Amino acid sequence: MGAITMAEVGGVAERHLHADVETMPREALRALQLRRLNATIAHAHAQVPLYRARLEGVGVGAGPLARLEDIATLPFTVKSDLRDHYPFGMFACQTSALARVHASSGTTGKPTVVGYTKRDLDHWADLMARSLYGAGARRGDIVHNAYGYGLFTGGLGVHAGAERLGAAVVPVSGGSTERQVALIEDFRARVLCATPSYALAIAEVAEQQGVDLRASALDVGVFGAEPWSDAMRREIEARLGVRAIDIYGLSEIMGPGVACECEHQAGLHGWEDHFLFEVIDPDTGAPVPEGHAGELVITTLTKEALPMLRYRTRDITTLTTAPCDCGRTHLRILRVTGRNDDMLIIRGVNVYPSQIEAVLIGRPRIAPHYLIVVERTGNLDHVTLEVEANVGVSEADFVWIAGDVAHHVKSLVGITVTTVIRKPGEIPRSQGKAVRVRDLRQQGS
Ligand code: DLL
Repeated sequence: MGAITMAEVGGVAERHLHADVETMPREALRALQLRRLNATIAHAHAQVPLYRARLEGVGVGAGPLARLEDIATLPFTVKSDLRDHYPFGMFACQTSALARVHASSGTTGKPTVVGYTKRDLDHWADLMARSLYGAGARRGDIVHNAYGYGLFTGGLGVHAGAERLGAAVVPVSGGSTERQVALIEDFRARVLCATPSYALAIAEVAEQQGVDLRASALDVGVFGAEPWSDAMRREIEARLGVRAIDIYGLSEIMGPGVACECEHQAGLHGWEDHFLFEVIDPDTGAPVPEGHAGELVITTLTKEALPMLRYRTRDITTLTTAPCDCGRTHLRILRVTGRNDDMLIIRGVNVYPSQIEAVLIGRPRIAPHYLIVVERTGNLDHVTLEVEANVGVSEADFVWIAGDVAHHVKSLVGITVTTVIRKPGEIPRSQGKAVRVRDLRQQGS
C-alpha cells in the first residue's frame, strides 16, 4: 500500500486525500481484496468458534479462496448472530486488545455490541477522513458535528475522521437546537454533519429565529444514518445553502464512512480496500448482477476485533462499477432506498417510506415532516399519512390538501393512503435518526 499523503488546503499535489488507493486500477484493487479476504477468513477461523464451525461446515476451513467470486460459497452472518453471542462472543480478540466498544440499541432485547482494536480505530479514522475529504471538507475547516456522541457510532466516528483530516471539530452532538444555530453562525462552521432529518430541524429553528444559515459560512453537509430522498436533499440544500452529501455506514461493519458520496453526488463510493460489497436477492440469497437492486451484503477485509463475513445489512440498494467523473475507481452504492424490514406491502405493492417522502417533500403548503402509521386489517396493510401544513396555511384548506397528497401518492407510488393534515410543529422533530413509521401491526391493532 502506498503511503498516505495529506492534502494541503488548496494544494494541487494530491487531488484526493488517499489518491493512490482511491484511484487504484480495479484489477489491482480486486487482487488486494482477495489477499485481504483470505487473511480475514483465516483470522475468523482461528479466533471465532462460530465462524470456524460455519467455515468447516461448507468445506472452506481456514481458506484460502482462489477467486473473489468464491465468497458466494460462504454462509451469511446476520444481526441475530451478534445478539445470540452477546456481548463479545463474535469478537476475534481478547477484551484486553480492545480499544473501544460501541452498541446500537435495538427496539427489542439486547443491544448489538461491536468492538475495535487500536488499529481498527485507526482505519476507521482514515476512512472517515477520506469520506469527508471526498465530500468537500478540508484541513483547516470548522466541522460542526451534530451526530449523537455515545454508544452510537455517528458522533465519535465523524469526530475522529474530522480530526484526522486536520479540521477542527465542534463536538456538539444532537439536541439544544437553538444553541446549535448560534454555534454554527458564531464559529463559522463550513461543514455540518448530522442526520438529514436533524439538519432540517436545525434549518427550521434557524428560520424561526430569523437567522439565515444560507448566508453563513456553511458550505458542505455530510448527512446519513437514515434513508433520505433526493427531494429531501434539494430541500436541505435550498434551506441551508450547502452541498448535501450522502454518507453510509453501520455499526456492525464499522460505523459511518463505509461509503460516502464525492462532490459529484452520484452514488456513494464504497471503500473497497477495506470492504467487499455484494448485492443478493433477499429471498433466495443468490447474487444479483450489477445494476440490479437487492440486499447489500458486506464483508470486512481489515477488521481485527470484529471481522464480518458476508454480513446481511438488510439495506436495499444497487451497485455500479461504472467510472465516476471524480476519477475514483471504487464502486458506487446507489442511494439506500430503505431497509428490507421497513418495506410495506400495501395491497400487493412493495413500498419504502422514502418513496412516500419523495412525493411529499416540496409539495406546496406542506412542511417536510411526516409520519407513516401502518395498521393491519385482516391480511392487508393500511397506511395513514400524517403530514404537516406549512406555517400560515389556513385550516380551511386542510381537507383539499389531504386530498391532493393522497392523489399524488396514489398516482406516483401506486398505493391508497388516508391523509391527515397536522398543524405546524405537531409532528415530533428528530435529534438523530427520525422515526418515520409508526407500526401498529405487531400490537395487533
Ligand atoms: O447509522 C452509522 C452512521 C452514522 C452512518 C452517521 C452515517 C452517518 P447504525 O446505527 O448501526 O449506524 O445504523 C445503520 O442505518 O444499516 C441503514 O439502514 C441506515 N443508514 C445509515 N446510513 C444511511 C444512508 C449508523 N446514508 C443503518 N442512507 C444502516 C440510508 C442509512 N440508510
